[in-house]
Amino acid sequence: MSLSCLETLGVTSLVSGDTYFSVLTGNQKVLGEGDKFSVRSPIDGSTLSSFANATPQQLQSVNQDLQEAFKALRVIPAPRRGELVRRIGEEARKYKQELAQVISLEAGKIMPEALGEVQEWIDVCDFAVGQSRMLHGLSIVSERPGHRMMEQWQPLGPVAVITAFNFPMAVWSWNAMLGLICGDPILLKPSEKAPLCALAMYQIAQNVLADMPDIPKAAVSVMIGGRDLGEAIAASDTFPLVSATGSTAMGRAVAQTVAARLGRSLLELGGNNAMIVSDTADLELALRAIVFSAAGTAGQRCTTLRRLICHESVVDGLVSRLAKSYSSLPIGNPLTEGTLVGPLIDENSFNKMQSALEAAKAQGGELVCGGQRVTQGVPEGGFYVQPAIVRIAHDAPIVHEETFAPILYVLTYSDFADAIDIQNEVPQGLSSAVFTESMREAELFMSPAGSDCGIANVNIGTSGAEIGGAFGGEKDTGGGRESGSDAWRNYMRRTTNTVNYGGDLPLAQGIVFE
Ligand code: UN1
Repeated sequence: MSLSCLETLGVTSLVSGDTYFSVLTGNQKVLGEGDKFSVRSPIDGSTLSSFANATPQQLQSVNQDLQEAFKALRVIPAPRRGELVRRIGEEARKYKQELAQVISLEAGKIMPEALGEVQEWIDVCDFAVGQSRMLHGLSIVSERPGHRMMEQWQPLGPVAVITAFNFPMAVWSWNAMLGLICGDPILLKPSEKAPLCALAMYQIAQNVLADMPDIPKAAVSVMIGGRDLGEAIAASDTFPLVSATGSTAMGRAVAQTVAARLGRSLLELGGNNAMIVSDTADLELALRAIVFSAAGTAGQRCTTLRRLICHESVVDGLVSRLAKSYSSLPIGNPLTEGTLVGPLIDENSFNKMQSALEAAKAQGGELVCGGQRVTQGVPEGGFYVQPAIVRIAHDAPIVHEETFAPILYVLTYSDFADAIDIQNEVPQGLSSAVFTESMREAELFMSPAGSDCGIANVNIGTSGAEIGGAFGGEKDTGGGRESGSDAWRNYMRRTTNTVNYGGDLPLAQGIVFE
């Protein structure tokens, strides 16, 4: 496999001997002092890179860099911080192809989806640049004569961003591009499965920072390490905000540690996303949406469609059309044009998929198709699978768990209200969709009595959200909202200012104290 993209991006300079740096703040570039590990490509299992884990002790000097950076960054006018993000977006545009290749090498994404992920980064840059001139608060009338009230949004402080392997660039960019315009230095702790993506993003940002000497370089920092580093970050007072994406178990641990010091966390955790297909649905559209949402990214998006809740009158026909469509999905090397399903991230993920399929069968499920490992026409050493479809009862315990692999559980309903109950009965609450031509069903689905998820779509799939909306979900998904809408407020603190321009000192609530 060609690693020339790393060369072009300047990532190959972030190395000492054969080991990449794990602590990078612009001011310091050093090796991790912990255990060594190597990163393998899910494409063929070949070794891509070697790192040593950054340790909790190494966090101390990084924290100093971040705190210093914050002092400088918070007083730089927000539009100037927007200029930084604008230039980062320009660099990402210039190197879009190479950045997508790094994603494909480390996360195994097919190129069209990897390019789409870089596009999310570019899009959020544009969004953040505009937002950098709109960090405005309210002007509020005062109850007291000669007084005025207002709100201001102020930079919050260094923000830690802990990300997962499956969106190694987009999720960082949602947090980092907004955090930067808000005046917050960003420390990224990427998934240990995708550290080169982090180095590529770091290098892009540092190239821009080299031409903007007024902005502290540690504004974009990276530490590559394991669980102990994640715990140290969560426990550290340096970070008023810790943004974490990954499993519910990880998020629960982070949230509890952050809450114990009364910090804030912004969580985007597990999903168990459902689509209701009504008897009125446009099945042609639904079919295409299901295949992309369920089999795209080899089932490894937080927003992947995992539960299909079909009206009993359409289920048989839809399942057989789906099975047919699944049988012709091109599975293979994600770097090869035409491939639609790349590999699972690793063997562990393959084993989890097999256990889930076993559990489904034991719980009364019927395997319609897929699930087996594909070894023909794919690179050796990767874990490629045929996406699976399983018909099963909605309340089988396995259906309520998120298995990060392409398994689509097909459930049935007869009454639309039951379909909504089924949709809502799982612990997770990220994304949901309904396919219907009935205005009443669509509106009910989006109403207070409808889907309880953060995302509720009509006649489109569960995955592939635009950056302009707030992204995230409820319940075990963690409650955070990132990316568009007013998510920028997460990265700022609000001050309420009351100003007395009169000559008297009237007290609020009419209190007389004399
Ligand atoms: C994720 O899987 O963590 O909506 C993020 C989507 C993408 C982002 C997914 N825009 O599918």
